[in-house]
Amino acid sequence: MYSEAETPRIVVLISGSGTNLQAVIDSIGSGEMTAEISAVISNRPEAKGLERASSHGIKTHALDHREYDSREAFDVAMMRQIDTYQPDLVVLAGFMRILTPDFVRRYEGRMLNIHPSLLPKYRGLHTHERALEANDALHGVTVHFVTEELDGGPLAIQAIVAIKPDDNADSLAARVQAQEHVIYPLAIKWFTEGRMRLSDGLVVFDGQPLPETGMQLDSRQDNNS
Ligand code: NHR
Ligand code: GAR
Repeated sequence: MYSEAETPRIVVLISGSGTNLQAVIDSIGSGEMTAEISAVISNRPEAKGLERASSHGIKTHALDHREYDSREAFDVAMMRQIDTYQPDLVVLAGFMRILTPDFVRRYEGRMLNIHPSLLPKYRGLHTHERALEANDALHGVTVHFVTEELDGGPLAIQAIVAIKPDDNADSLAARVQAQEHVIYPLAIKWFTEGRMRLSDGLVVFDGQPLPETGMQLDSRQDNNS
């Protein structure tokens, strides 16, 4: 879909440690996918992910949401910053601010999020605690296209993780995060190659609509459970 002259451009939004950002940096670095991270933007100036980006020569911007009068004003400032890079894809990688409808519409069909649950279960925060509290046998992580509905957009990929009897939120989060670092680069690769796209609210892969769950990867063999 892209000629060699135009490497797909990605802008990554973060709030914290940036291990998913690192997985994308590594995937590009290893030649697994062809893309350029044009910039990394954080709403938290102290986010560790900004250092990861700088250390790889990636441009960074910190836009502290507390310095804006409203969500709208913050989102306008982010849009201005993002649009200077004309990205093909906006990637939310542990980005913790709910986005306004105007922001979402601007990047609809070219913005992905990774959410640590098997959506549509457990939208919102504290997903690992909620899965444990409910005594679920299975948990996991989902990459989805971002729509106005929080964690409600069409699903691209899910990785399933088994919950072990002695799991706590930290042990479970660690196994889920290992899967995040597999499926997020994969989803981004598929998008930038033009293999995966949003069409009339459905995720289409190689020309075929995916089931509601998106592509499902079952990691249960990998974590010997
Ligand atoms: N915005 C829209 N419109 N749609 C989505 O699907 C979004 C989104 C913004 C972020 C990520 C999401 C997640 O994967 C995401 C998806 C933050 C909150 C939240 O409650 C909820 C969901 C997600 C991210 N944020 C609080 C807020 O007031 C702040 C919490 C904090 O700073 O710790 O924005 O889970
Ligand atoms: C990831 O586990 C991601 O799924 C989760 O935050 C972590 C970010 O880690 N996202 C959310 O909870 C979104 N509300 P990272 O900064 O190391 O990539």
